[in-house]
This record gives sequence, structure tokens and C-alpha cells, in this order.
Amino acid sequence: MTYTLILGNRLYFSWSIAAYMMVKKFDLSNHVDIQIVLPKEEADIARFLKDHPPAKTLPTLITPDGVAVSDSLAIAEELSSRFPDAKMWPVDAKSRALARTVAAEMHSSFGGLPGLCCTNRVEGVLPLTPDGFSLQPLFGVCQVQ
Ligand SMILES: N[C@@H](CCC(=O)N[C@@H](CS)C(=O)NCC(=O)O)C(=O)O
Repeated sequence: MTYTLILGNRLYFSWSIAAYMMVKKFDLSNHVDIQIVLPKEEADIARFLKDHPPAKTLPTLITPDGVAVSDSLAIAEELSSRFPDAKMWPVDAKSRALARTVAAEMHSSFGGLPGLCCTNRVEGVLPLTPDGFSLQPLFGVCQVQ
């Protein structure tokens, strides 16, 4: 059973880097084929993905049963359900609850962050201003745990 993970260029596409790191960190490379979109296709990603509705963004995971999962948190949840041995979420219930909180918060609450701190692994990362985005309390709780 092979999954296909379609990614943008990992030098610039932060959402794609996140999905790529999931596959590497949890040792899923034997199950997940990585396909990188070519630069000439980056301008119209929705068109590139037209054969995989409802996907319109990268990363997109195509499951062996043909479902296009096209949101990085949904990809994380789907891989976690399908590969329980990988233990993508912490096993301990309290740690898992916190991990889910932080992942969901990061995913839904900081929409301006990618625009302010563009990912560019060629030229480097721009300075982060965590206070402006109230990231500090979130990270603080994680450090205490
Ligand atoms: N919520 C999505 C966001 C993904 C996203 O916005 N991807 C951008 C590239 S970094 C994209 O594919 N944009 C193409 C478009 O909007 O046409 C996720 O978590 O994966």
C-alpha cells in the first residue's frame, strides 16, 4: 500500500516542509512516495492537482484508496490513524492533549506568520517576533511540560 505525498519545493514551501518532516521523523518513507512539484507548475497548483479533487493546495497526500487529503493537519491525523505504530501523537493522554492543542493552535491561529516570516532556506529565516503573535504562552506551557 503506497501513499503519495505531493509537495512544493522544500526550500520555500513551509507547509510542505512540515509534511515532509512528519514522514521523515516518524520513519514512514517506506510507505510514502514523495513527489515534488516542478517550479514551472508552482504558479498554478490548483491546476496541477486537478485530477485529485478536492485538493487545491500543497502538501496533498493521496491515499492508496484514492482519497486526496490536502491540509497538513489532516495529513498528520490521517497518517497517525493509518500508522498507529509510528506513534505520531504522544501515547500519554495528558501529553497528547497538549500536543493536539499546540498543533491546532499553530495551525489555525497564526495565519499572518508565513507572510511575515517567509520560509526561505536559501537566504535564511527572517527574525521571528513571537510576542506579536502570542506564541510565547504556547511555547512556555510546552517548556514547563
Ligand atoms: N492549510 C493548508 C495550507 C497549504 C497552503 O496554503 N499551501 C500553499 C503553498 S505553501 C498552496 O498550495 N497554495 C496554492 C494556492 O493557494 O493556489 C495546509 O495546512 O496544508
